[in-house]
Amino acid sequence: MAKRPILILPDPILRRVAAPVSVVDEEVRRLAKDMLETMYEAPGIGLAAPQVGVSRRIVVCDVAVEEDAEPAPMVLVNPEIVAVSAEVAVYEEGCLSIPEYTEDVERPARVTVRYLDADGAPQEVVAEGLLATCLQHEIDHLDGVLFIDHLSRLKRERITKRFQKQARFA
Ligand code: GNR
Ligand code: NI
Repeated sequence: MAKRPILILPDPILRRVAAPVSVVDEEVRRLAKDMLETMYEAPGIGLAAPQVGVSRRIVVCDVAVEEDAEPAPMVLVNPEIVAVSAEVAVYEEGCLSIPEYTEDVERPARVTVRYLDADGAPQEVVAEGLLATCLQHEIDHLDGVLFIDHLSRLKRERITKRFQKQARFA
């Protein structure tokens, strides 16, 4: 297992549309394992492959955030949102690729997500609460979309400029 460096805004890889995985093989499983280790280390509740520089449709998450909760790692390959609720929910979101910035984001409260698990078997999950927000945030990453894209243009441009400036001086 190996932890991998997390790309930071404005890295252009974060803006690419990631390619579907054709076969869930050992290489995909090794990457997913690395992603889980990187996510737990950060720490975060989700991570998408483009955040570690791999433009492929792979997501990991674990929203078991309570202190005494058992770890509940999920690996989702080629995840797709197939249904959303009309009801919306607001969560304060953050992103490991946009460190030290959080803001409220409104999204559908419940989503149905179809994906392949780490064995390549098709699965479907009906998610609500934090898991629903997390999966939508991660699937956005696979399409080059960041949570700041759901904010006002003023807020998005302000945070983008801050990170462009930080990258120039890094
Ligand atoms: O760790 C994370 N926390 C979080 C909190 C609210 C909504 C979404 C997230 S995902 C984020 C990790 C991350 O950047 N995943 O892409
Ligand atoms: Ni993120």
